[in-house]
Amino acid sequence: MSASNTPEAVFVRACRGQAVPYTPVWFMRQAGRSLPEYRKAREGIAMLDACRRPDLVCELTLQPVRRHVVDAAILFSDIVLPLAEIGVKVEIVAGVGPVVAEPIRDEAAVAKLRPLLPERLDYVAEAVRLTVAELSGTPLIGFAGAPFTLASYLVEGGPSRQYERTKAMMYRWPDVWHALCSQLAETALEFLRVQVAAGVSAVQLFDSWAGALSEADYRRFVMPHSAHVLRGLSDAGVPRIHFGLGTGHLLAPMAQAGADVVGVDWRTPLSSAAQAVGSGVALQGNLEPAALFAPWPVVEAEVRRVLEEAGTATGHVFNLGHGVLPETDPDVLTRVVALVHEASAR
Ligand code: 1CP
Repeated sequence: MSASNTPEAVFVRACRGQAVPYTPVWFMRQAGRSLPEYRKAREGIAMLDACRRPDLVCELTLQPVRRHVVDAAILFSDIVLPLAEIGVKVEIVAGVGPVVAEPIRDEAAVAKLRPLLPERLDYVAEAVRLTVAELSGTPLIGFAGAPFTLASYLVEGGPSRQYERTKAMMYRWPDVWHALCSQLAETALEFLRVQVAAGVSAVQLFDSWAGALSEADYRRFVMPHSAHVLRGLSDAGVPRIHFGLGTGHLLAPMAQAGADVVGVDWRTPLSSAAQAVGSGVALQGNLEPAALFAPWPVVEAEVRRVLEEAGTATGHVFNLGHGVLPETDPDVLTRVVALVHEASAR
């Protein structure tokens, strides 16, 4: 393999919009319940405890790489992990998601949050180093939750449909909202810096729930904080991916916040997304995760359609429009990887 054909080079080059021999592919939530080896390794271990064990993090991160031969690994961790290190009592409840014991609803609660000290994340740094060594060349993606998505868990106390309390705080007490988001932006930035220093090849900022906001509110209440995180890494030498669900109307500001790559869900064709983000910004996505339940010829047609729609983008990293659904047949994912490589070979 020549230097520009190593998996690291292909993935990172695509993120930077440079020429690649084929379109790289990985899947959000590629580690997880769709894999029997994951269920076995995680048995009896609480999610956040698993994230604190470097040996287990390494094993869970590698499982999908061994199985599917994807072009990138994503660190096994969670966006709420650093919250536990700044004084939040948070747990991940199976079948529910993150649950916060004492939701943050006022200025006094915001004032109690502590700064994130990097040494509190030594186990993350160790997990990254161990995993990078074991991956022998496949790039590792580090990640963090963006301020809005983290704030939604803290203010609501858990997963939410309408984000009513979160939005109420934004509108009623904008000063408290901005204080909370500034603190969360610092936390996310520190979490990412620790991962970059330990050797990740790219970072993804997950603003999964930002799509609930209008563009005007996104620009006013959220974008400055996400921009603080992304711009804080502009000299880090790694591509920055910025993803949210249902963000077809926010792709331009999400790119302007300082992203090298914008992640797009299945609702927006990549051809429209390419226009929205403008030239110079790559795209990631966007196969409908539920399409993987279809017979293979349908899956194949959908994969080819996504590749075609990405044609005008500055660069393209193939992915699903959101995470792998737990009931997905892992063999279909493996076939998708092979198909993406073959169909995009140039
Ligand atoms: O393979 C991978 O993708 C790596 C691991 C990973 C990532 C990138 C996990 C493990 N979590 C995340 C990020 C994450 N966590 C996001 C952003 C991605 C997305 O939009 O899906 C979000 C919103 C969370 C919060 C969270 N943690 C949820 C969502 C709850 C909701 O509001 O709907 C859930 C279910 C978790 C738990 C979790 N995180 C990861 C796993 C494997 C699990 C399931 C835990 C278990 O089975 O016990």
